[in-house]
Amino acid sequence: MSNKKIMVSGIQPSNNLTLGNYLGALKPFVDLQKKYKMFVFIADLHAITNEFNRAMLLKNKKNIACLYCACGLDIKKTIIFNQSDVCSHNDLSHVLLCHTTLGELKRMTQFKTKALTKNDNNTSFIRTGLLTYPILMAADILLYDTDVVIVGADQKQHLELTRNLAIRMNNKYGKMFNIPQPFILKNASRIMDLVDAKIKMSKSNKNQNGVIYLLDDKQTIIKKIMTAKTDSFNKIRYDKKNQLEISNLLEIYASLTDKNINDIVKKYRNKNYKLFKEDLANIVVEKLDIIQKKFKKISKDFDKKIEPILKKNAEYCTAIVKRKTKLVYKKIGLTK
Ligand code: AQP
Repeated sequence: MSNKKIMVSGIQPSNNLTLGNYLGALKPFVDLQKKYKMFVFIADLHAITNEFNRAMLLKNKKNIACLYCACGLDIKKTIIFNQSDVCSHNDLSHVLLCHTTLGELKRMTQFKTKALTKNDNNTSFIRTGLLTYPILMAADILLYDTDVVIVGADQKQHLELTRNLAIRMNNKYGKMFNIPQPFILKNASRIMDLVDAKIKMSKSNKNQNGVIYLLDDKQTIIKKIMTAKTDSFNKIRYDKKNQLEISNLLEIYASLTDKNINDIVKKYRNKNYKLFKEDLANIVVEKLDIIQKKFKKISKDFDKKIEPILKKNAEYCTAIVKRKTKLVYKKIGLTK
C-alpha cells in the first residue's frame, strides 16, 4: 500500500445525483484524489434503509458509477466499488451494533428528524435501518483504517459515534481500529433547495422543482433556476440571515466557477435577479453539459469497461478488509 493517507466516502444510490451531491461531495473528491488514497463506494446498503424499488436501485447504481467517472473521479487512482460487493461491511456492522446502545442511536439528530417527520413520535413503523445505519457507516469507515473522513454538518454526529465506538472497542479488546479524524472541506457549500431554501437540496426531496439533477436536460435546468424562489428586495447580496434564497444561488455560482462570492456580488451590484439567474442558468447548463456528454459515453461502455473494474475493486477491498474483520473476530473471541 502507498503511504498516502486514506479517505473513505460514499453516496447512496437512492435517486439520481443532484447538484448538491456534485458540489458537496464529487467535486471535492476529484481534488482530493491527488493527495489521498481514496475509496469511494456506491452506498447501496445505505440506500435500502429507506423505501426503494428494485429496478430503480439497479439503475441508480449504474448511473452513480458512471457519474463518479463523468464528474472526474479517476478510476485508475480512486477505488470505486459497490458497497454490497464487500461482505465485510455487514460483518463488522453487526459486531459494532452489539457494542452500541439504543440510547446512542436514538440520540442521532438525523434519526430524530427523519423518524419524527415520518410518524410523529410513533416509532413502531420506522424501519430499523434508519436507526442503525450510522453503525453501518462506522463499519464503512473503520474497516479501511481510514485516516480522514469528509464530514458535512449533518454527519458530524455520526463520525463522533464512529470514533467513540472505535475507542471503546480498542480499550476493551486491545487496539484494532485507527481513530479517524474529521476533514472539514474549505469553502464547502451546503446547497439548499431552490423552492424551499430552508431544506437541503436532496436527491429524495418530494418537490423536484427545487432540485437540480445532474442528468436534467437544458430546458429543465433553465426552468428550475429561473423559477427558483427569491425575495422581493431584488438586490443581490450575500446575506444568509435575511436573503437565504439569493445567498444560496450565489453559493452555487461561486462553487461552480471557483470564484469569490464577494466578487460575484460586486459584479451584479446593480443588476436584477432575472439577469443573475440567466447567467447562473448558463453556468449550470454548461457545466452539466460537459458531465452529461462524458456520462453518455461512459454509460455505453459500462458493461465492458466500468463493471469489470467495480468487480475487481471489490475483490481488492475484500482482501484488505477481511484482514480487519479477522483481527476483530480474533480480538473479541469469535475465533482463536
Ligand atoms: N445539498 C447538498 N449540499 C452539499 N452537499 C451535499 N451532499 C448531499 N446533498 C448536499 C453531499 O453528498 C454526499 C451524499 O451522500 P448520501 O447520498 O450518502 O447522503 P445524503 O447527504 O443524504 O444525500 P442526499 O442527496 O440528501 O440523499 P437522500 O435524499 O437520499 O437522503 C454527502 O457527502 C453529502 O454531504
